[in-house]
Amino acid sequence: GPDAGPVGATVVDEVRRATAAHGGSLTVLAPGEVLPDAASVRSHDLVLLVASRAAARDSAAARQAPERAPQPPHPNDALVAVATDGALVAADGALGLSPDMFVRAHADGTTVVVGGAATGLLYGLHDVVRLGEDAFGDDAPPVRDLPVAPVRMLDHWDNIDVHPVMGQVERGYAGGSIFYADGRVREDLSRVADYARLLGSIGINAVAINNVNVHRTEARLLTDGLADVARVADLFRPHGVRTYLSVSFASPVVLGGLPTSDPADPDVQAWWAAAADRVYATIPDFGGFVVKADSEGQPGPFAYGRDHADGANLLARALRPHGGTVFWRAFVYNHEQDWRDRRTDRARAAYDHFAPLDGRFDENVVLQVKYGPIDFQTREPISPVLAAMPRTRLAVELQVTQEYTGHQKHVCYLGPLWSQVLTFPLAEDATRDVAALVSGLPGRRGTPSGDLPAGGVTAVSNVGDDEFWTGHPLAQANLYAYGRLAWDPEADPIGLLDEWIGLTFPGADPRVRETLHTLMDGSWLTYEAYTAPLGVGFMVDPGRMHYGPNVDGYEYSKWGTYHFADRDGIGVDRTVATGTGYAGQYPSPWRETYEDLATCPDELLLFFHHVPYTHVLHSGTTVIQHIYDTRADAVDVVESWVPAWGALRGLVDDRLHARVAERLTEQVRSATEWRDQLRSYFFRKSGVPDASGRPIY
Ligand code: BDP
Repeated sequence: GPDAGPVGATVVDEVRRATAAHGGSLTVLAPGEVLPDAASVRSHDLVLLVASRAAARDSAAARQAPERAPQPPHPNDALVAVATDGALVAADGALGLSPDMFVRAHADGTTVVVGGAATGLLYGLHDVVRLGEDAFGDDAPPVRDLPVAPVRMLDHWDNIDVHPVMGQVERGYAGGSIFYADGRVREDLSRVADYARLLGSIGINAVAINNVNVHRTEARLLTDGLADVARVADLFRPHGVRTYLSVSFASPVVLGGLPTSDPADPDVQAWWAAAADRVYATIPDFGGFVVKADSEGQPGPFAYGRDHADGANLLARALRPHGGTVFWRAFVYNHEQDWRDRRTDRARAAYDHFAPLDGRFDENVVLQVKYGPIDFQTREPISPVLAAMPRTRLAVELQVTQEYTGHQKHVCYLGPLWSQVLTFPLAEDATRDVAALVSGLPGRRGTPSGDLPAGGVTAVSNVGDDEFWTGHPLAQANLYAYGRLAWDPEADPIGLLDEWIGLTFPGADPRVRETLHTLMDGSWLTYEAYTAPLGVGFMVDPGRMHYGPNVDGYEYSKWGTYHFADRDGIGVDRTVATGTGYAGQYPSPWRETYEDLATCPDELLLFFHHVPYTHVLHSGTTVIQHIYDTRADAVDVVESWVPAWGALRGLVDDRLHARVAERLTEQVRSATEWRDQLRSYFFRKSGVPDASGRPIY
């Protein structure tokens, strides 16, 4: 309708594009107009869009292959899309739609999609595209769908300047930034426009466009760079995506020339208020700020004897009049700690800092919590902070960029990891999983109750200016699965992978789908099996920026990530009884489960316990034999992927085939290095031979 705004215009564009590709027709009805042969549709004061069935079925394919021959529209098969203001009245009563929600129903050859607002309609339309023919089957059941998380965000760790060691994108493995080039926001932002459309199609509705480690050049985006940020926001807006900036807590000093950034100082408060006013004068729907404070060298409130509620609320009060939100990160720990003092266990830090602050954060603060207590490892227990702050809006933070999972050189499909995180029943009463805790829903799904605080799901993006967007073409599946799981954490991650395969390789030979499942379904577990064992974490090479093995790489440094391997055993004692006490930060039953060797799951054993190499796992094998076997078996698996992928030559795009083949060669090399280093290291430490008789180098 007239109020549908830029997202409404996108919906019209999307449908027009699809219909045009198939010779179909598009009718846009003004409020009050009635579609002659769709008398059954009640229009209210709405926009109705009509497209052909074939158009919707094939529009995903059309994006890939616009030259495909147009197909005639199927008679009497229409797609009717309706954007409402949430107050649509159906024959059986009010639908009560929230803005991002949509309803889809099929009757008499017509599929009807009703969105709670233009964004809901956009999501409903993309859903029809994903479903293709299935959305039009006579047996298609009516669907009412809504995202579980109100905010579904991607954080870009992009810098304007190119860092001599990190490159332009911190922990980015897909080339330079799509936003910045030559020391400023790019002149040509067409890549960002495509990215915005991609994100809208998977339900992402928030993007922070600069690194959480805010260097001086990027800090200026908040002031001198605003006009450029507005250009980016203009491209995201039509796809329902709001733009955020990472800001430095020291901005009043660095940008404003004030002598302090103390939250209690009235000049500091006034500086932030004025900064926010300027932002909203330029970008009226600006999302807000993302803040990394007092962490790994970033400035923060501790310097002034203030706590993190003081710090977050300072920024929140500046944003408040404009409807903005602060995403304040809980990734706060002392990276120069003394590892001999067990009370400084890095795993404890976020809880120790933040749990006591529950209830002190303003309404427009969301606390952004990494899914595990350490740092995006391949396997970690779920952060206990997520269960400890019922009066705080929480967001869980995932890492789509493969910093610790193979730098987008290794196939590592992370959907199964995120699915486990989001559906983990963390709360004491076991009725609330992580998705429920961050979305404010009393159970897993339902209608937001309004009285429980809601945050969302966030993740570090894996996209760069690489030809395939993500370096490894198969890493695109991670971006896709992230968006879809943030929408619906209960979705089957392998089903989502299957969806991605279908949309990415439309009409491909069935062997493509089969082979991709062979390579990708279990690839996270395969990666885990040749890298750090049983939840102990790290063992990555600091010199190669967390790529490849270096068992003792961090063992004697102050970063707080240790495995404590000696001649007798390995693992970190984090029990209450004899260790760092970290296990005590969990609600029951997890506290007891992790505390007790008898109930601690194998995959997290070395995160919670220091055990002898001869300790027998629940799986029946000893710790040392598990290390030997799984590393060797995993390399066999990766080796088998090379010929499997090779057989697809000619069945997928040649360049894509070559890129994946090249990356697989590197994965085999790297996995072999992991296998050999770990098997040798633990043989020499323990002196226990490999019972399988396989050689140790
Ligand atoms: C670590 C990364 C570092 C990030 C940090 C963070 O190594 O580059 O700055 O996370 O989340 O994993 O702030």
